[in-house]
Amino acid sequence: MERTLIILKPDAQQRRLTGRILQRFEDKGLTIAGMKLMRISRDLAETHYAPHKGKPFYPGLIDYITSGPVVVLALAGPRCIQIARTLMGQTFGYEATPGTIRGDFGASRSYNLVHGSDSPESAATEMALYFAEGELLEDAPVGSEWVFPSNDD
Ligand code: 3AN
Repeated sequence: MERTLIILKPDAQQRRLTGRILQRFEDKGLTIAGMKLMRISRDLAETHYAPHKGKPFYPGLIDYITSGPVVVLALAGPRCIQIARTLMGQTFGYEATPGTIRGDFGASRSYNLVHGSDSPESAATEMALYFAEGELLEDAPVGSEWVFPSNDD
């Protein structure tokens, strides 16, 4: 089963939007395979965002993601990486389409509420940063066939 790493960033927690954002992923049919409330250390943030090192926004990004508690999720489901990115919307809230998480809740360039892996490779790398393999559950919810039919190619 495909999995994606989602982070509900500090602004989601501070604005008390964590539950509403998580609800959108569940409403779409994705399954929670792992979930933890934590504070990301600077070391972990620098590892996670290493591909952005050297970019002008990098120092602010590290400050932001380490500034308060986050909820880290492993979500599972066929095509969940693409599905989660579509639900999130474009990177900057003021450009994101209404109906998406960022389009409905965000207006900022840097405070964009949610992170989602952008490829199977980054999902695997990021998942290993936040979850031990034994922490992720494999259970499929009752009724999954009605969301993800097995003949859906
Ligand atoms: P996304 O989160 O939509 O995949 P990326 O991967 O391009 O966006 O960027 C990673 C994160 O870096 C974004 N979520 C955002 O927080 C931050 N970021 C990207 N570009 C900028 C920018 N120009 N100014 C401020 N922050 C940025």
